[in-house]
Amino acid sequence: MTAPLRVLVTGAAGQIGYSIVIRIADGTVFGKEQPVELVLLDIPQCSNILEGVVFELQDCALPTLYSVQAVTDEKSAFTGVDYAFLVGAMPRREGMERKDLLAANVKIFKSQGKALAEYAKPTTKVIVVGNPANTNAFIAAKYAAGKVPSKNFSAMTRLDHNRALAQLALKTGTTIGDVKNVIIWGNHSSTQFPDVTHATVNKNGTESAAYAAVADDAFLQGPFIATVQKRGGVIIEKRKLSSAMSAAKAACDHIHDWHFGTKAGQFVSMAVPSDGSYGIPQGLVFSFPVTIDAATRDWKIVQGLNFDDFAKGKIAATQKELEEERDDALKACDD
Ligand code: NAX
Repeated sequence: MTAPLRVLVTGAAGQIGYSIVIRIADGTVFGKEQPVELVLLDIPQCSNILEGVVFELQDCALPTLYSVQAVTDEKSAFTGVDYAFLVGAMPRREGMERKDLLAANVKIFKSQGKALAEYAKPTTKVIVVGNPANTNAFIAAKYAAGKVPSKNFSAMTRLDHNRALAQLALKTGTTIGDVKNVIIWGNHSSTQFPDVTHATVNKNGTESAAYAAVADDAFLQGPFIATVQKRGGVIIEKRKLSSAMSAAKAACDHIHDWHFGTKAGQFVSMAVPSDGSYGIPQGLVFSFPVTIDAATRDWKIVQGLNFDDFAKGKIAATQKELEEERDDALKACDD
């Protein structure tokens, strides 16, 4: 039998957790031949809910689910982990300032970064979903340094990427499979820059640049960007709950592509510690277009893309926000 992969989901009693675990357990993420040891972490107050999720997973009778375990302490959660989906985070409560939320969450990710260093495999790969996702990933990587390399940390902007693909397909009357190479630059926040300058659309067998296919620059530089940036808020307004099904699906897409590699000629958006590409400061967890080599499972930032002044302005704004968040987070870690 293929050795099982040990996969951790934090915040597994929450709403994204509920949608994510089935995709990991049923082979959607790691393949139908790959057994998975699933570890579900949440806070002790949620242990009953976690147990309910474990029971449901058992009742799914999944051939790929080698084992499933509910835990409420970091040592049991992080020991021997191959992949970690860090979803759990403190939700924003009424009256809470953005800075308070950042400080509370940064402490969780400082502790989990240390736990990764102490207990996880040095090869472990991490996706941070819990917000503020980029900065939480930056902090987790910082506190795991020396044991888990920073290139193994990432934050999720795949939901924004998928939203951009979907909007482009809707606008051009095509389907998702016809659209590729959209890019999300920067932060998973309203300053993100959804960019279709390098995207293509295949309509009726002919592939063309997205700008030519849409033939409406004002739309692509206005309503298109705003729709993607604000989609999360609109979902909350409609559902009275934040995105969960689409967020879980995006996290699974992100790890699936990290594990199996990206398709030839295609790139995906991932927030990763900058290697200095495009002038983004080293280490800042910034969303870039990346390709992943299936053999090494290393991501590479796509090089050589050109920016016009419009794009430069958008990228500078999201970079500034991330630098401020990083500085606030570092201060909160010292408090
Ligand atoms: P829920 O509030 O439904 O679930 C969060 C769960 O995390 C809860 O069960 C809570 O008990 C648990 N938790 C809190 N602190 C923990 C800790 N220290 N260790 C382990 N578990 C802990 O939120 P949900 O809707 O599932 O969203 C989870 C996170 O994803 C939030 O931070 C949310 O803002 C973020 N999102 C990020 C997205 C992205 O694209 N990066 C999109 C979707 C989502 O909004």
